[in-house]
Formats: sequence, structure tokens, C-alpha cells
Amino acid sequence: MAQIAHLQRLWFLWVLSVLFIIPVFGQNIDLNTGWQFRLDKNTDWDTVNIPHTWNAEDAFDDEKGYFRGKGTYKKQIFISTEQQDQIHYLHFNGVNQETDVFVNGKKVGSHRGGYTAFNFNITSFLKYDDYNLIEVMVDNSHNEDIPPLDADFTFWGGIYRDVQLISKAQQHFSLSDVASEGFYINYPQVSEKKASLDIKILVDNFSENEIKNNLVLTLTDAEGQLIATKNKTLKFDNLRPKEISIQFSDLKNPKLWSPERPYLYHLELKLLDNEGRLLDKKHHSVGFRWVSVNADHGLLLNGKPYKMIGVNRHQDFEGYGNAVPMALQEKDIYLIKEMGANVIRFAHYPHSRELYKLCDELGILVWTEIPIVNKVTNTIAFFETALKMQEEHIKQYYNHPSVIMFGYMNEIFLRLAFDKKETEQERELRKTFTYDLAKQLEDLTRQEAPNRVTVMALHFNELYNETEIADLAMLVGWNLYFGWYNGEIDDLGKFLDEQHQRYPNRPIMISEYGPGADVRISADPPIKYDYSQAYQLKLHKRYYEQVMERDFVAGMTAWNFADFGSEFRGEAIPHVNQKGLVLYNREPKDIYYWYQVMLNQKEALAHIALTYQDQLTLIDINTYKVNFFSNQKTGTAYLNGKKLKDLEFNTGVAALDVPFVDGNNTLELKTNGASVEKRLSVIKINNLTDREISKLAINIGATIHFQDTKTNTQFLRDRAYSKGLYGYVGNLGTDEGDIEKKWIPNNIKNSDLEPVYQNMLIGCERYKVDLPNGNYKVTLYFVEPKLKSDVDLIYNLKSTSATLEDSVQKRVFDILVNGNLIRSHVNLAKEYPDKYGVTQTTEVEINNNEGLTISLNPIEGKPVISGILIENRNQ
Ligand code: GCB
Repeated sequence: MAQIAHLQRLWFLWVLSVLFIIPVFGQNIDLNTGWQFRLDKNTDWDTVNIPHTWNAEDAFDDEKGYFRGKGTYKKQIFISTEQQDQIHYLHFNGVNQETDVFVNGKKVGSHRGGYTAFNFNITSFLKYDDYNLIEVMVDNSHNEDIPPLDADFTFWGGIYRDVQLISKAQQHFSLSDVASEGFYINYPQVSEKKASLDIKILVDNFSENEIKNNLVLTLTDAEGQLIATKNKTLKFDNLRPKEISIQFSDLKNPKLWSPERPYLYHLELKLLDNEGRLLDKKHHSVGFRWVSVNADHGLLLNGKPYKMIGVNRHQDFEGYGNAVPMALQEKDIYLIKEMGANVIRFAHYPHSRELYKLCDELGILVWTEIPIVNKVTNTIAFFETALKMQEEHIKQYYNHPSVIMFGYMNEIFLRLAFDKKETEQERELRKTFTYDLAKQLEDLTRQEAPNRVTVMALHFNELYNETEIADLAMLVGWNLYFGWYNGEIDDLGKFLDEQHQRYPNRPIMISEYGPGADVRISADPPIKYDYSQAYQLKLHKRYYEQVMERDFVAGMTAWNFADFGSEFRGEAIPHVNQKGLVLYNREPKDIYYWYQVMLNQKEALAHIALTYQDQLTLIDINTYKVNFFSNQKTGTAYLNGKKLKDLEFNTGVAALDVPFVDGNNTLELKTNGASVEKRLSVIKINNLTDREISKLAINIGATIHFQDTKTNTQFLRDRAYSKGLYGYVGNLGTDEGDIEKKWIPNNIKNSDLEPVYQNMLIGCERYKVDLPNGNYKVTLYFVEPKLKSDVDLIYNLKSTSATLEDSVQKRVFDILVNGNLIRSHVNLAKEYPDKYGVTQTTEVEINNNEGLTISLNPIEGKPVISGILIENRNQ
């Protein structure tokens, strides 16, 4: 009976397939929902959905490190008897970073590497008309044999990209060539006059019989008009797969693909059985374009010099880690396109495949790479994993016309340059084996990805020239942080010219640049390491100008499109690298709008660079510098309805000292075709005794203004005391006062006011605030600037030295408020852990116009203070 029912069902399906030509023999089912999950160190199981990571929270907590270890996912799936003739695969789009998969208790395979896809054929492990247990064991522990070993981003663990059950007929486009699409689109010839395509197709066959199939390829244009069709009969015997090449030649006057006109043709591949039933179907876009690089003209796209201007992108997103819903990921690509970028470097690993498809469609050139970052291990296993990863990467992303650059290493001598622990001999050996791996990867890339440009990103160091590793790739990307980690902003041009002169045959671009910037921080004038948006603008603008002046520079990709998670890093926001043009949640910083005006000419654009500022406090000054952006030549600024000034935009920017009035202000920018308005509430203070202020906060030692958005507190920049206002008293003039900003404590425990704690005065013994008489609550902020051991400093690029415990304990002082001792013998290093944010609160009554005086009386060493918050208790 059961057999008759089965035959009836098959017959019904066959009729359906003939009537509607639907792919009855295959289907892809997503397996994203309802997995049981637990970290192996725990006992309880949770129900989770994919995308999933187990580090979304612990990569941001105050504790050092995040969980790197093992987790298990399990799920039951029902496979019906009708599916018995099919071939079933589990398809994983991305699991970080080692995966073992079991079906019904038996191991079906394992995969190394967290950023490429993989498939397992699970057919022989399945039970039909029954539930099947799928178990996925994932490990994100550090593994010396798997790149990346070390990098400035969080290595989130988990199944963070989609999982699918793919069921296919016995002949299907191959799923076993490192999880590629089973076909490769080649462009043997492309010109404005003529193009040809050569499509290499792999068909897997699981039948022991002699079988005939038909392969039908159809090429249509973007409007759906048929260009050409190709048919081929395939004869299979005894489980043997097939590899076929099909050409479309002599395609006349192809419409070329470029970021400005991303014209796509459409290729459809169908596999039919002998009776015309559909066995498998695939499709892909086709973009006719050709690229090359030249040391004098940079990139040539379709034969013409083309300046690439764009961004790097990391894949994580605030609150999600790397397990980001696809719609949010795709939004990034739209935002990048709207910014006007024509290139994305997907750093430092392959991103979701869907995004490359969007780049094809929207018109964005792509640099894609595998995560071999900072250093490599000299083992056969590491070399094998690296080469395998690059093979997967190239084959999986091969068909995208947007992908013009394949890379494989980033700043590979970074650790060699900074860690001085190795002997001279070990260092030489490291250079040699790193070069060897680079050479192998370069050869593999050239062989597997012809007609693409090979790339490698280097950091500012002679090691790359000296070892000649910089001569391997066709295009060298320099990651240059002049004006941040080293030197001055204008050193860029000098460096580029010098490199071009020394290596006249080497095509170069700038693959990374940019400073950290926090939208809560403003500064005038902006300075290096202040995290202000104004400094970010200054640096990006000058980099752009210096690149545009030089035809030989192929382009520039800003670091980074968005702020991203880097657990050990600490800037103004802990655990986040803040060099983004947009925030971690993708809200644009001012710099995003600046790029937009520079890179879009079609419509008039105008922007006032005060995106996140609604309030201003002006102390003893009448004007405040505002940057206006536009892609027009001129415009006019208005304040409160009255014309302020005609503006001329230079590289998109016009700066103006705006004479805001006390109270509400409306600032407007009007240009030919665009206008914007910004409302601001302004408090102007020339004398503190003049007005009742409910809250006054001072960022002691800071040249920046910090707006604590959580409590709506404005921490004003510091100043030397003058009568009627606030400030430090006396000349500080200490060496310690010049503490280098990049080595200040980060990731302050016990607080999220890093911009307050990270600025401080060392050696300040008296601080005055001329408050009117009354009652106040006063909170003082302190942190010990020196660490007991310096291994925890930002990005840890300093060679480690002996413990500093002895020296830091020598800072001991008393705290007095208006002469009253409120704490005696404060020794921050002794009393608190490293990087611990300490507050000390007291109530004060001010009489006789004496104002407020904080005294920090040294007992040993120099006292330190970071901030002060004064709350009025009179109201
Ligand atoms: C670099 C690295 C990148 C870092 C960046 C930075 O050169 O390639 O991974 O995140 O610098 O912000 O320091």
C-alpha cells in the first residue's frame, strides 16, 4: 500500500513538473530557526536562531577578553521518503572558525576558517521518513594553524551566516567544488566593440546508469531581450561528474559595466533530463568590463584611468556582533553607494555573498581578501589552510563582475615590526617564510583568478620593500596613518612621491587611512588624538586632496565605513574602533556627508557639520566655528533669518565663525539648488556669577568638549583660570602633563565616560570655579594614568617592558574642597585596579563669594584629576 501511495505521489509530482516546469527535483530550505545551543562549558541549552554569535555581549563588557572556545548547535530535521532519490547537502555560509558536523551521531565533515562557505553531502547519513539529528560543533579558540591569528577586530564565535539544506536531483550543478556555484564565468575578450564569454560548468552525477541530460544556457540583456542560447547534451555514466566549457563568442557592441553605469546581462543555466524536466537551475549576472593597473595611471577600467574612492567595511553591527540580519548588511551597501563611493574593500575577510551581488547591481568595485593579518605561522597546516581559504574565496566569489581585486594579506609584518622578542635569526626566518607563503598565495591567485588584479595591504614600514614582498602583488595597498599613528597629515604626499620614485613600476593605492572620531566630541582647533569630528574632517580632506593631485595613485579606501568591534581596543568608546565614517549603528558622522558632497555632482547638496550637536556652551567667546559642506561653488549662511556671509567652498568645505546668540538659534545654509537648517540652543557665559546654572561639568585637562548623551551633560573644555570663570590655577609645566594621548588608559572600568577620564591634568594643585553663593553637589573624577603593567594599552603596539607598579604607587595626594579635607592620602594605583574610574562626591555650601576651590595637595608625586561635575542644589 505504502509503495502504491508513494508511486501516486511521484506521478503527481511528475505531472506538476511537466505542467509548470518547476524544479521538482530540488529545493533549498533554510535551516536558520530553532537550534538548540550551548557553550560546551555550560550545562543548559538555549533556543537560538541563526545568524548567531556567542560573543555579542561579552566582547563589550569590562572584563578583559571574550569567550573563545567551543559551542554546540543541534537540530532535528525531518526528511520524507519522497526525498530518498535526491542528494542532500548541508550548506554553511559562514561559521567562525572551526566546524565539525555530525548527522545522526556520525561525523560528516569538518571545515577550518571562519569566513568562507562550505557544503557537506549528508545523503548517506540520513534516515528517511524520520527525524535526523544535526549537530554542529563550533570552536573559535585561537588556533596557530588558522588565520587570522591576531588582528584589530573581534573574532566572534558561532554560526553567524545562513545554513541551508540543499536537496538536488542526481545530476546537478556541482556543490562539491569548495562550495562554489558550480560554474565559472570567464571573459576571454572584452572591448567596446566585441566580447566573448567562456563558461566553465561542473555537473555532479550520482547515478550509476548511463544518462543523458541537456544543458541550456541563455544570455539576455538587462531589458530581458534574448542575446544568445546554447545547448549541449551531456552523457553521464557510472557516477562520473562532468566538466564542460560553453562559449558565447562574438557578442557585438557589448554595453560595458562600470560604477557609473552598472549594466548587467543575465545568464541562466538549466539542466534538463532526457524528457525535458528541469533538474537544476542557476543564474548569474554578467558584466562586461576589463581592468588593469599601471604604475603611472593607477587603475584602468575599460581602458581608461579610473580613480577609486571608497571605503573599507567590517561586517559587524552594534548589538549583533557579526550575526547581522541580511537586510541590515545590505543597507550598508546602499549607504556606501549613496555616499558616492565607487569601491569597497571588504576587510579583512570575505563578507556575505549577497553583498557582492549588490555591488554588481549598484555599481561598486570590490577588493576582497582572506584574513591573513599581522603575522603567519610557519607550519604546513597554516600554509595549507591559507591556500585552501584563498581557493574557496576565489571560487565562491568568482562570478561577480564587481570583484576586480583579490587580496590575501594585510600588514603581514606588523607583529615583526613591533614585537622585539625574537632573535635576529628568528626575525630573518620569519621574513623568509612569510614571503614564501605570500608567493604561494600570489601564484595561486593569479592562476585561479585570471583577469583580476592581485593586491596586498602593507603598513608604513620599510620591511615590505626590503623583503620585496611588496613586489609580489599587481597592486600595492598602503595602509597609511600619517596624522594619527605617525607623522603629520601632509606627510602623505611626500611618502607617495618617494615610493613612486623609488619603485616606478609599482602600482599603488591607499588601502586604509583615517583617525578615530566620536560624534560626542568637538574641538577647535582640532588636534591629533582628540577624537573630534573636526579632526576627522581635516585628515580626510587633506588625504583626498593629496591623492587627487597624483595621477599615479590608483585610489583610496577610508578606514572604515563604520565603527566596529575590536574587543581589546579602547578609544572614546570601549571595545570599538571609532574610525568609521558612520557610527556602529550606521548613523552618519559629519564626514559621511562631506564624502557625499565630494563624490556626487548630479544634484546640489548642502550640509551643516553639527549633526549631533543641539546645544552649545560658549565660555568667554562670542563665536563658534562651524563647517559647512556643499558640492556647489558658493552658498550663503544665515543666522536667525539674517544673512551672515557668502561662502566659497574649497574641497567641499567652508568654515565660518558664527556669532551665535544666547538662547535659541537657527543656522541655515543655502546654495544653488540645496538648503539646510540647524537649530541650536546656545548658552553664552562670560561670568559664572551672573547666572544660575543648574549643571556645570568640566573636562579637566581636555582640549575637547564632550557631550555625554546618556545624561545630557556637557563637559566643557578646560582652560586656565580667569576671574568670574573656571580653570586650573598656576603653570602646570610638567613632563607628565604631556602624556602621549595614544597610550592613555582605555576601557575605563566602572564608567563609560572615557572622554572625561582619558583627559586629565597631572601636577595640578589648585582648580577654581567662580560659582555664585549657594549649595552644590560636587563630583570629582580621577583615574591613574599609568598602568601597573603596560600590556593593556591601546592596540598593544608597544614593546612590553617591566612592571610599572613601583612608579605608579608614588602618586599620593589629599583632596580639599574649599579648605575642607574630603579625602586624605589618595593613592589611586594602590586602592583601585588598573583603569578604574573613581568618583568622589561632596556637598558644598558657598558663601561670601568665595567660589569653589579644589585643592590637590601632593604628599608624594604629582596629583592627577580628570573632571568635575557641579550640580546646583539651590533649586
Ligand atoms: C590597520 C589595520 C586595521 C586596523 C587599523 C586601525 O592598519 O589594517 O585592521 O583596524 O589599522 O584602526 O588601527
